[in-house]
Amino acid sequence: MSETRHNWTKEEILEIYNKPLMELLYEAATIHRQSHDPNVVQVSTLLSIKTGGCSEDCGYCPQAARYHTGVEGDDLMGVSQVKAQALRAKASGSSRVCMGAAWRNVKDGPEFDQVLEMVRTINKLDMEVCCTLGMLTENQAKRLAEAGLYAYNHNLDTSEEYYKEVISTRGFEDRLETIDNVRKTNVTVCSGGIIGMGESLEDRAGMLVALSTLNPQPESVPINALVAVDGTPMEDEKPVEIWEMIRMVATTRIVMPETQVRLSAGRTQMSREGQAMCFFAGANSIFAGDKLLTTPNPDVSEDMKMFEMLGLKPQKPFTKRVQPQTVEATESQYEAMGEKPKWTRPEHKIERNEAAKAKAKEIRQEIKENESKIVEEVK
Ligand code: SAM
Ligand code: DTB
Ligand code: SF4
Repeated sequence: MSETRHNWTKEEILEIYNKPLMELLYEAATIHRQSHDPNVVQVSTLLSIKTGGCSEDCGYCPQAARYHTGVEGDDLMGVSQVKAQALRAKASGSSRVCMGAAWRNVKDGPEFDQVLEMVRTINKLDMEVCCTLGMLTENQAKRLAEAGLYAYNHNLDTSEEYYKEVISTRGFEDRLETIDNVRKTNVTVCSGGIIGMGESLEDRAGMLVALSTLNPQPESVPINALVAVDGTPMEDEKPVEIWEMIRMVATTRIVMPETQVRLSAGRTQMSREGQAMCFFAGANSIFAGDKLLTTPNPDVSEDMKMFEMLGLKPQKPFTKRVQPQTVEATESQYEAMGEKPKWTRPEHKIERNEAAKAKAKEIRQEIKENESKIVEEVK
């Protein structure tokens, strides 16, 4: 069994990432087999419970209100709709539902109470429940845990250094603090990042240093390939090559031997052969469903064909850890504290984010002018 180390250095990680591919694959696959069944892949379904209109300036994100991306904003989904979607996901082989909200951070109040009810509802369907709602206080993490949350997704996204080139409305340290708050509960941590945002190999290694030196390491690590959406500051980034994805997955597997490595956004651009190499390199989880949060993902039926072809089986829920107990809202021992924590807001200027925001403003102005012209003509 390979020991879990919490003192990886950037140099060591770069050396692994840059190994001749056959050696890298062999090493990653060997480590993978020591802790995981290589024929089992966890299937998680994403559900966007609150879409678009987000106040943040994350340079990769189509849901940031300040960019013009064509994403229609939606209010928070109802509990019954979430339940129906979860049942559909379960019927198609998913063991986990991950609910995403385009929020900077969680605010106590009726909307958070509704999310807690969604968590209770899905846990009672005997599925693992994951949420990704932005920054969280310790009390909010405890309330989610009490509702039966299995995992919380909060990505570091990139290295601490490159983070400043991607997001100006919050700091890397805020992300670490939220992860720390989740760690004060029994909820497992899901944290990873994105490649293909113009970062260097040092940044990729830096992100893996930040994740692998967490103690304990995250129970799952999503590796996303950037989905470059028109209107975002990263619209012109060229797609990552499959070799980069394979190397990133393999390196993640080697430095975090126990974690579930999730082959996340970007699968529509990958061939079956490419994905098979990622599974061989240690990926053992995917997001399923024809949509991620706002962008396309392969069809479930296509994924199931791929599983059949590769002899892969979907992982059963609660294989790695027992199902959390759900405490009903009426029995809860926690109260909303209505805290207003001081998350940072560095607000430094990121040129390409500013340019995308300015372009969005122009487009909106143009649309407005055209609309008033049409109204005039109709009159
Ligand atoms: N608002 C919450 C937050 O930022 O933590 C949760 C939702 S957010 C959309 C979750 C994650 O999706 C981000 O941290 C990022 O890693 C990933 N993501 C967003 N847009 C992406 C894109 N265009 N390509 C790849 N990954 C993306
Ligand atoms: C993660 O690491 N990737 C997922 C999930 N966690 C929430 C989100 C990917 C989003 C891709 C862009 C979109 O569909 O909006
Ligand atoms: Fe908002 Fe999350 Fe998108 Fe950033 S990644 S803009 S916080 S939804």
